[in-house]
Amino acid sequence: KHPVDGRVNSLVLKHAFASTLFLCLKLDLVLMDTAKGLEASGETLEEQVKAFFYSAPPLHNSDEITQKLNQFIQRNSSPSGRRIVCVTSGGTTAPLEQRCVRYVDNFSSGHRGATSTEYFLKAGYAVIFLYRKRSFQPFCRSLPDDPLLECFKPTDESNIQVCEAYSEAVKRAIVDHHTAVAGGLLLKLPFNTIFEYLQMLQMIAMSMRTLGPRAMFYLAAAVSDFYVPWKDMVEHKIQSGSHLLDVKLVQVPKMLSVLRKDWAPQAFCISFKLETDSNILLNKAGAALEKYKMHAVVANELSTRKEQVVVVTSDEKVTVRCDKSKLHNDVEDPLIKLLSEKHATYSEQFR
Ligand code: PAZ
Repeated sequence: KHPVDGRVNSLVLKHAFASTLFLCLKLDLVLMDTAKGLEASGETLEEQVKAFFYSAPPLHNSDEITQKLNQFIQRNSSPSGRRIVCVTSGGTTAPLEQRCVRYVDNFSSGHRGATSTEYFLKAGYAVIFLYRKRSFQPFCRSLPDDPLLECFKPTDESNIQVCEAYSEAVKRAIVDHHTAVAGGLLLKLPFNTIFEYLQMLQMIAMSMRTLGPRAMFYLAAAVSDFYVPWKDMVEHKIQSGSHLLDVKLVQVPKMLSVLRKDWAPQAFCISFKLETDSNILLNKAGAALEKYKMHAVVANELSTRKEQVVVVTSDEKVTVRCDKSKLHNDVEDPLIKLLSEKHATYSEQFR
């Protein structure tokens, strides 16, 4: 019996626009019977997780990823014994077709993950940056949207040079990025879909197991809650013609619990909670802390996420704000300092 059978988590997606090349369809999502459906399926989390990975299209480059991970972890394990953090960044997509033209996306520019990566490196961590393709990248935040075309200009037919206005920013970005990557302190792994993201997160977690409490997970990516299992997905582009698009999505198993319990049980785990209604934010963060046994949940509200966050742990709620008196006033600066201290205290217990 396929694990998805019997679930009635049905999302009715209504076309509001005709399709364009990518999913620029405006979709109205109507969620029906979600909780009931999952309970009625009678599956354990373990079965749901198995079903998810069973149905996922295998990564085409998993050997290469494993090799990169092993090298990276070995290099940072001894003799330096560095702490290693896996930073996840950007939103995952849930494809609607196997030869994907359309997908449901999750909001995240990748700014949080990219900025945090820079501060983790400053704090002495080695960073595995698991990021959505074409989202914000570490060290590139001061560059314009289209750096290649805006930062450079031709001098003659065969030569180009950096425009004066960007020369410092370009130099800094290239030097800092090169130092981190060539120095073996930054490993960047891209994903697009929820299938790629979760398979890669599992591979990373399994290879970081040997690090015990020196490992940290900083899960800032916005991860799909619903997906279409691969075997239920149509192969070709869904044709327009009807004004109603009926697609069944099922809930993505709650992998945070699995990460904590099975994949990397000694790692220090931080997840994020995003809400648009500040009245429910802290309760939701508290609930996630308990449910997934996280060491901390960073609560942020959409409109103020770049100015302030609240770090929720079992014994306190600490508001972290950016320091507006500083030139680089990123909220990630004090946030990473705080989390790095908490991680150090946590690791001490294992000595
Ligand atoms: O990527 P970004 O800087 O635009 O936004 C960051 C964020 C809001 C996606 C992140 O801080 C976050 O809350 N991630 C988890 C989202 C969630 O609750 O699924």
